[in-house]
Amino acid sequence: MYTQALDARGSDALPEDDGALQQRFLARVDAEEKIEPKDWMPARYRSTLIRQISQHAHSEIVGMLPEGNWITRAPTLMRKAILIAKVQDEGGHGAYLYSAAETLGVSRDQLVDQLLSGKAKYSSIFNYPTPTWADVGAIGWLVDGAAIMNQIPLCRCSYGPYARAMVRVCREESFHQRQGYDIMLHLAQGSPEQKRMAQEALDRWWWPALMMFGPSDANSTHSGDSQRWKIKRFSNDELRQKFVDFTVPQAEFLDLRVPDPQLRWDEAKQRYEFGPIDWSEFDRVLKGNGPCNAERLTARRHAHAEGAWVREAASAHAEKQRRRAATAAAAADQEGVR
Ligand code: FAQ
Repeated sequence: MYTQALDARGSDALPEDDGALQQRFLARVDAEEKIEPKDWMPARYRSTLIRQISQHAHSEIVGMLPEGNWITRAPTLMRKAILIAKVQDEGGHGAYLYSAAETLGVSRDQLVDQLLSGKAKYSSIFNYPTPTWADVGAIGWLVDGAAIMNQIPLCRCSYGPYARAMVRVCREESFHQRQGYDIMLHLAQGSPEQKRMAQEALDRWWWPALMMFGPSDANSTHSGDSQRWKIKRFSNDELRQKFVDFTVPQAEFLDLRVPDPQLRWDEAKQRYEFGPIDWSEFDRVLKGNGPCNAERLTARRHAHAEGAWVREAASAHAEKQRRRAATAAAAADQEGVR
C-alpha cells in the first residue's frame, strides 16, 4: 500500500521555495487536514518526519531488548505469556513505523543501516539495564506510561500515515502500561523483599523516564518547526510535566517513594514541582556512553546477521509469486486472443 506512494515523487520535484505551495501546505496544516504521502510538502517537513519516525521505529525495536531479557525468567507462566505478547507488540510497532517512514521516500534498508552503523538515534531509555523482575514492571508502568503521554498527541500529527499508525500503537501501549503497573502493585503489596525490589526499580527508572521526553524546551532544536507543522502538539517540557502530574499519585498508591527530594505539590499552579534533571547523563547516553549502548547495538547487529536467511527466503518467495502471477496473466491474455 505504502510503496505505491513512492512512485509519485514527481510532485516533490517542485521548487521548495515556491511561496504558493508553502502557503497552501501551511493552510492545510492549520485547517487540520492530514498531509498524505503523494501531497506536496516542504523538504524540511519531510526530513523532520523521516528523522522522528525512524528514531521512533528504532526505539521500538531496540526497546524489545531490555524486557526480552526477562522472557525466560518471568516468575509465572501467565507473566511469561503476557511479556512475550508485549515484546512482540513492540516489534509490530517498529514495523508500522518503518512502513510509515517508507512513505516519505526512504527505504527500510537505509534506515536499518543507520541504526546498525550507530548513526541513528533511538530513545535514551533503552540503554539502561534490567537487573530484576521489578524492572520489567517499572518499564511497563513508567516507560510505556511516558510513551503514551508522548504518543497520544501524535495520533493528531499532521502526517496521515504516522498519525494512523499511532492510534493502534497507543491502544497497545495502554495495555503495556497496565501490565507494568500490575507487576509493581503485586510487588509493592508483597513481601518486604519484593517491595524493596519495586522501590529500587522506581529509583533506577524515574529520572531516565523523565529524560525520555527530550531536552528542555530551551535546548530542543526541532520543537519550533515540529509544533508549527503540527507534528508535535506539545513541547517536551509540557509533556514531561503532564507525566509527572499523572504518575506521582500512582507511586503514592503503590506506597513507593519517588526518588526526588525536591518533589512537591504546588497548590497555586496545580502541578508538581520537581528537581533538576541531570542533563549530563542524558548527553552521555546520547553520545553512546550509557550503561548498555554497546550491548544494545551488538544485540541488534547480531539479530540482523542471524536473520539474513529469513530476508533472503522472503525475497525469493515474493519473486516466485511475482513470476507465477506474470505467467498466469500472460496465459490469460493468450486465452483472450483465441
Ligand atoms: N533519546 O529537538 P528535540 C517507547 C534527540 S517509544 C534519544 O527535542 P524532537 C515504546 C532528538 O532526536 C520511545 N534522543 O527533538 C516502548 C534530537 O536529535 P537529532 C520513543 C533524543 O524530535 C516502550 C535531539 O535530541 N518515542 O518507549 C531523545 O523534536 C517500552 C534534540 O531533541 C518516540 O520516539 C531521547 N529521549 O523531540 C518500546 C516518540 N530526546 O535528531 C519498548 C516520537 C531527544 O537532532 C518498551 N518522538 N532526542 O540528532 C518524539 O516525540 C520526539 O522525537 C522526541 C524528541 C520528543 C523524543
